[in-house]
Amino acid sequence: MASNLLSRTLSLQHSLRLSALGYRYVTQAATNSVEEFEYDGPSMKTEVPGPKSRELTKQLGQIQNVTALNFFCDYEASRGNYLVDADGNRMLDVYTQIASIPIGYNHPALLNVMVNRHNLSAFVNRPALGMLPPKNFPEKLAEGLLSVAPRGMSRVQTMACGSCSNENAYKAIFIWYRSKQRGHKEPTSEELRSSVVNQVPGCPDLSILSFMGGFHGRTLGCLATTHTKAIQKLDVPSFDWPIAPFPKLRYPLEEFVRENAQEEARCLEEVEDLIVKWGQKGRPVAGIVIEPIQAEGGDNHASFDFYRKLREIARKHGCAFHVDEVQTGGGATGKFWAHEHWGLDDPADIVSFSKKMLTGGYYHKDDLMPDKPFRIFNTWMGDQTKNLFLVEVLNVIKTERLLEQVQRSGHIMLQGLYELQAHYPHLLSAARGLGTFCAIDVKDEATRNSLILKARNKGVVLGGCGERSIRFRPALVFKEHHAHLFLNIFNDALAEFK
Ligand code: PSZ
Repeated sequence: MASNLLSRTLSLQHSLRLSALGYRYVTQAATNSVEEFEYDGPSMKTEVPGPKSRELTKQLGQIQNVTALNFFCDYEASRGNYLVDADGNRMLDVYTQIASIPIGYNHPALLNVMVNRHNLSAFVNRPALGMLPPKNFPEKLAEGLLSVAPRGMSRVQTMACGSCSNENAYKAIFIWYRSKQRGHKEPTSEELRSSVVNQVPGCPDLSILSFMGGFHGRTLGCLATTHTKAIQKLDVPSFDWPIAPFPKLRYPLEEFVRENAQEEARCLEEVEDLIVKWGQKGRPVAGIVIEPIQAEGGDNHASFDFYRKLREIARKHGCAFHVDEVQTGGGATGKFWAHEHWGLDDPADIVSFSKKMLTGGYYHKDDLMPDKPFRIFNTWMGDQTKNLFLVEVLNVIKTERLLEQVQRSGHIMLQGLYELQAHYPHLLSAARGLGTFCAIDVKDEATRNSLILKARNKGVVLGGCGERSIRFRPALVFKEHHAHLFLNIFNDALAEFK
């Protein structure tokens, strides 16, 4: 093991040795020792979007708004880390459908779920899981979601998507908070009556504290806690809920410990002030919601200590602590849940997920279980077929030791990004990351956007976040040679900027 690591480190150093002229990565050949079901590398036939994608965009444009659309894909031809588009361009996917492909495209383990005839009825008949679940439902939850439950959590509620998960998690928090307030007694008839017409006391004045730069979804409740871009919020009525500053840290974190700690202390102080103020104004904070790394908002990190202290503050003020792992969860940070890095004494109260977990949902502590039917409810309550896939995904993560893979690939990614920012200081700064969950800042928004397009035409799919960051969100099957390949191509794209 140790010698394995050593040889990897040596090969990393070798691959990052830079030629004096023109600075191009000299990486070892992308050797693929394991028999792979994926392609050897990118293969570009047209610029992206190519003529077929453009024609299809025109067609779809007659039906839908297509202004956010990048290009059309050929999912049948896509494999592993490679996404193939409608024009036959094959690209290394370092964005994976906004961080939501756990083990690559068309993984054989997942295709097998589809061809297993015992699964046919699960795909054909979609049940209302809250009322008429299939008989293997508890077993599949135990094999899948519960087998990776964060510490301290033995309850899980499935939902359809990330927003839906957070929206219902907030409701569970409010229900829990009110139940505590009324001493776990039955609600009064006045509460019941007033709730139907959106009035107090049935619809109480409560709030969720969120952070500037946080993203928790776009449904109405979630949107009140999302503070990234105006375009996501404009024209939509919202709640007057407290918004705390998220620490603005300097990277690499380990080099700026003292000043970062000061900034974090300032933000934590503000959190406590807001909780007190909102309590005084009659709209108490029932819960605090936070991402382990603010993703949409620009891949903003905070120290593990910051999160431990925030958890303490939540407990001190009787607020639920809700960790939104929709984007960070499922292994990309090198631990299955990003908040496992923190070393919390007391686990979170709620951990929501979606994306790489395939199904949405949230884990919660026992006392956040609603006391009555139909308080947390909708028609589907998730999708049982996603549980079938998830069991296989978890199996692959375990047998292929993908969390260790993520740590190795992530190390190469981050070291490579440090090297690149040292060579292009006028273009790049603030390389940061945990596992393969990495990002880097580009000098301005326009350059960032054009860099992403250039990289795409060279065969790498990337995504932006925040004002001027690029985020890297490969699948868990992204190996060392993929990281080298990515760094090479990214460097080629960078070299085209004066
Ligand atoms: O533009 C968008 O709507 C995007 S781009 C990336 C996301 C959404 N991420 C979704 C997300 C998330 O990253 C976190 C931390 N929490 C909640 C959500 C919402 O999940 P969905 O999109 O499944 O509703």
